[in-house]
Amino acid sequence: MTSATDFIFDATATKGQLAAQGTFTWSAPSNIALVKYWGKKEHQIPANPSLSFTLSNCKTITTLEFKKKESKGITFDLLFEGQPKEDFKPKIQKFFERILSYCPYIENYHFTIDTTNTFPHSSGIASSASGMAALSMNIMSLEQVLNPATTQDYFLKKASFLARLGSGSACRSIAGEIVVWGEQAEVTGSSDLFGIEAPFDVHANFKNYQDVILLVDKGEKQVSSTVGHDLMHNHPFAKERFNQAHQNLSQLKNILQTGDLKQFVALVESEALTLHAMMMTSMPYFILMKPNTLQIIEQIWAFRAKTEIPVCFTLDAGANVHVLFPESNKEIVLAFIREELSKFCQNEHFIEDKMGSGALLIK
Ligand code: 2P0
Repeated sequence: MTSATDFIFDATATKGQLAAQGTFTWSAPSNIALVKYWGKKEHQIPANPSLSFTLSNCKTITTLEFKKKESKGITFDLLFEGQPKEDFKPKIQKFFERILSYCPYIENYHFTIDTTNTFPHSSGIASSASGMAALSMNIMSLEQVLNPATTQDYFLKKASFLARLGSGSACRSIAGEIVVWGEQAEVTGSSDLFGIEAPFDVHANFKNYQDVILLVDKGEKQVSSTVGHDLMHNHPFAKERFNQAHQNLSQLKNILQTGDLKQFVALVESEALTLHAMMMTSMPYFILMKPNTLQIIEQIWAFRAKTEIPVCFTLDAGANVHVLFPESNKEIVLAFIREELSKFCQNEHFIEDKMGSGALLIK
């Protein structure tokens, strides 16, 4: 069993030595949940377990420069694509405050954080998962300098633990192609504190699984995920939903092992619509789908009925549609997307992505 206290930095490990300065650069990918995290308790503890596919092309690249300083306290400069970005600072400030008791050494440094996304800004793709994951990997690289005895296993677990404190879904963007976050009876080693790589063999049908993100609405959404999570408190269907997520995760674990694509399609689409049903039945209620989201869903259903190709959709907390399909169907589904679905996207814009394996040290 791991508890949060296991992630408190042992100051005696540094033997009084502090690195004066240095730089690291990490990239971390976005991820797409198949069993959704929606609802949380205090301290970023999820109300139910979730499972995601890690992406490959949609990622954040973050450079962390650290310089030792005499005064204590959290200080940092934030650059987005090389330019100062004041409006991102409060979220990072809050992140540093949340991780301070686990990483007390951050008070000894001034940081310059330079971050860039490979996906277009304001595309409706959340950068909080990849962004918080990339920053957490950098912090752990610094921690490893301070304590060279840090093991690889601890490094990744604590990076995921820290990322979670920044943004829940970020803990699923650290390591592994398929990641489970949240304690679930049938997933060995699963934890509410960090994400783990799916601890079971996955059928070849899911190798290099494709995800094409259809950008239906690139604008800022009207209701943030933080507000959405909060509305699950006292939600009339919350208890049932949280139970269902446990059951769906058990079922999805079997599906991923057996390779049953028909069952995969049914479970994934049901999860997506359930997520949005929770939004529609919150008080106050809200709808993040747009008319074109529904147009796309209907087209996918018609295409699947006609071709029997196991293509399906999932949705994040927004109007964009993730189109999921096996690599073996790539050509035909991409042609369908180009010819039939791209017209429902803003400026016909979509992003071709696929399963990836997690964060990478760039330098
Ligand atoms: C998920 N989403 O599992 C679900 C499905 C969106 C829909 O996690 O408040 O940005 O930072 O912990 O992680 C979005 O919420 O929320 C999210 P915070 P987060 O991916």
